[in-house]
Parts: sequence; C-alpha cells; structure tokens
Amino acid sequence: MEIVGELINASRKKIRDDIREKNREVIASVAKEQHEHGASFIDVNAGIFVGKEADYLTWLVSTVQDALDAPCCIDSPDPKAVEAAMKVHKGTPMLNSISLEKDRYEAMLPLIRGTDVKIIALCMSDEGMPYTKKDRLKIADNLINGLIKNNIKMENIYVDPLVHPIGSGNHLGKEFLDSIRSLHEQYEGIHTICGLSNISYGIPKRKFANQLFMAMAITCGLNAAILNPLDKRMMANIIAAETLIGKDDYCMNYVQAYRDGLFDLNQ
Ligand code: THG
Repeated sequence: MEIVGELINASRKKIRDDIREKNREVIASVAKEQHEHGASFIDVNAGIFVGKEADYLTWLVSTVQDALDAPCCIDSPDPKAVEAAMKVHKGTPMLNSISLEKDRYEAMLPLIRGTDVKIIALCMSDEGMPYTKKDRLKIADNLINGLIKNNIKMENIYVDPLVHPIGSGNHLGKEFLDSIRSLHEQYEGIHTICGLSNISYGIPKRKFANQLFMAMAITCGLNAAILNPLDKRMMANIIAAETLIGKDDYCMNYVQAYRDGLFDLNQ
C-alpha cells in the first residue's frame, strides 16, 4: 500500500493558521512525522486561500522538500496553482488531481503529458459525482484512455472512485468497493486510491469505521490511500490485511511489523 499523508491540508483547523503564517518549523515537523510513520508522499493542500493558493502551495512544496527527501502529492483543482507547485517541486510528484470536468481536464493535461508524474484520476465529470459502479467505471474508462493516449503509463494512473458517506445510502459502500475490484480486473497495472474517511461522515466512532472499511477495500485490491499515517491501528490493519490477502511473501512484512512493535496497540 502506498500511503499519502493527509495532514498538511489547510481545511484542517489544527494547521490552517500555521500555513497562513508560513510557520516553517510546524510544517517541516508534520511532514517528517508522517514520512517516519510510512507516508511515501506528503499531500499539500492550500485550497482555502482563494486567490493566493499558488503562493501558499509553492511555499508548502518547498518547505516540505527542504525538510525531507520525499515527493509531494499536489492537491488542488486549480491548474495554475498546480503548475506553479510543479515548477518548484524536486523529483517526481503526485498530482491530485485530474478529472473529466472539461476545463480542468484540458488545463491539467499539458502539465503532465509524457511525464512520469503519478496522476490521481478523480471520477468526477461535468455531470457531477458518480454514485454507482457503472457511472464510476464510465468516467474512469474515459480518463484512463485519455491519459494513456497522452503517453502516461498505466502504473502512473491512480483512479479515485470517490467515497461517499455510508449514512447517505446503504449501497454506497458496496458500490465503491465493487468499483475498486472491477478497476483492477479491467485495467492491468492500474493503481486505485481514495481518501476513505468520507465513508464515516456523520456516524459515531469514525476511526473504527474507517479502519474496517480500509481492510474491506484492501480485499478488493485498493493499493494506495490518502490518510493520517499517525493512526497506529489503521497502519497496523493495513499491514495485516495485505498479508492476509496474499500480498506479503512468507509473511515477512507482518513479522517485521510485529518485531518493530507496530502491533502493540494498547496505547
Ligand atoms: N480524494 C482525493 N484527494 C483528497 C480527498 C479524496 N484530498 C482531500 C481529502 N479527500 C483527503 N484529505 C483529508 C485531510 C484531512 C482530513 C480528512 C481528509 C481531516 N478531517 C477531519 C475529520 O474528517 O474529522 C476534520 C478536519 C480537522 O481536523 O479539523 O483531518 O477523497 N483524491
């Protein structure tokens, strides 16, 4: 599982002021902490700073990469902000995200054509958000074909089928999980990704629900996630679930995690 650390996001009350005041020490330490806990990409999102998003996003990318040697996941729907952030980024970033919305699609494509950037393909179109597997796969198919035609490798495409709160419809969890399964059946080498905490919006014990849903998504083939890597039980679940579904030869990762104390959760 490839982990994208979600904590440097200006929509979070805890970090909003640190971003606004450009507090380098706090951003550097949150980036490092996430990396040490298993995040291979650090998500940076300054979406709430309307009109100044490009300025904040470039500052976040430089600050994170001055603090550690890891790529960012540039989280913005605004092609201008993404372009500016990609210019200051060292190495190969992840782009979060392209979608089938016409304006966004056409403006993002020139930024990534023929590059080795990892691209989140968000299942969203000008007709809105999909809720069924059928609607998700239709959008995903268009996105995947378009990206492949533009010389993007299949393994650099990370399809995000979009998680909806289970509280708004019984079928929404299963439609999402079935989408993950079908994407892996239909497109060999594809990655799937999501920010899964949306599933528990509006219900109690959100962490508990998120942790369980993660194990279910891993069973369906999910192989990347945007989440809080400081959630120890979540990270332990991911290791165990991947072992149990057969992605851990000789249970080596499982045993190593046990030895490292990652399964000691009585905190
Ligand atoms: N897909 C893609 N990108 C995404 C998302 C997605 N980027 C943003 C988001 N969803 C994932 N990132 C976060 C970051 C922080 C939080 C949740 C998702 C978070 N939420 C707290 C909560 O839900 O309780 C509240 C915020 C707070 O701390 O005040 O922390 O789905 N491609």
